[in-house]
Amino acid sequence: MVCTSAAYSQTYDTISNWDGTTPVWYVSNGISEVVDNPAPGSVNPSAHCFRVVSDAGMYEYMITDLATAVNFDSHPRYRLKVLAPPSGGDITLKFENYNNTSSHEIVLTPVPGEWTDLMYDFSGLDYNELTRMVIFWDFEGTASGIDWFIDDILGETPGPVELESNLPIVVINTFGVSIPDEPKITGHMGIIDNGPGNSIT
Ligand SMILES: [Ca+2]
Ligand SMILES: [Ca+2]
Repeated sequence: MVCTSAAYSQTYDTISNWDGTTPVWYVSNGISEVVDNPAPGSVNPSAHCFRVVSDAGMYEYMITDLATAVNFDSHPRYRLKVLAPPSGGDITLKFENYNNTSSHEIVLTPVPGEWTDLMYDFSGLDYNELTRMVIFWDFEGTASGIDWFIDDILGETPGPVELESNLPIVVINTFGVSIPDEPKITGHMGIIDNGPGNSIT
C-alpha cells in the first residue's frame, strides 16, 4: 500500500478575544462596546465579545495596528468569530499599509443569527508592508442600527510539518521564498532517511 500524508499542526495566536486579550480598536462610526456574549454555545462559549452596529454608510470598520507587518508566506491564515444578525450580511478582513496605498481583503458570508468561526486564507499573497488589520461588518450593507458581535480574532502560528509515508520523503526548502513558474529560484532538496520500507518494491 502506498500512502503519503502531510499534516500541519497549526495553532493560533489570539489577537483579540475581549476576555483578557484586547488591543486598542478604532471603530469608524464610534458605536462599540464590550458586552456579555449574547449567545454562548459550542462555537463561542466565552464570556465577552465586541458589539458593533451598522449604519447607513457602505463601510463601517474597526482597525488595529499590528506590532509587525503580516507575512502571508509564514502566516497565511486568520480566523474570527462573528454573530451576524438574522438579516445577514458579509464580513470582510482586510490588511493594509499605514496609508492604505497597498492592501488585500477577503469577503466572507457568515451564517446569519448564530456564531460562525470564519477562516480567511491569504495563502500565496506576497506583501511585506501591511501593518493594519481592518474588519468591516455588514460589508457594503446600508441598513442602519443593526447589532453585530465579533470575537476571537486569531492569527495562525504554523507548527512543524508532520510527514508520514512509506515512500521516500522528498523535502524542498526554499527558505521562505515562494516558487513562481518563472523565473527559477534557488532551493534545497533533501531526501529523508526514514528507515527500512521507504522504497518502492
Ligand atoms: Ca470572547
Ligand atoms: Ca452600513
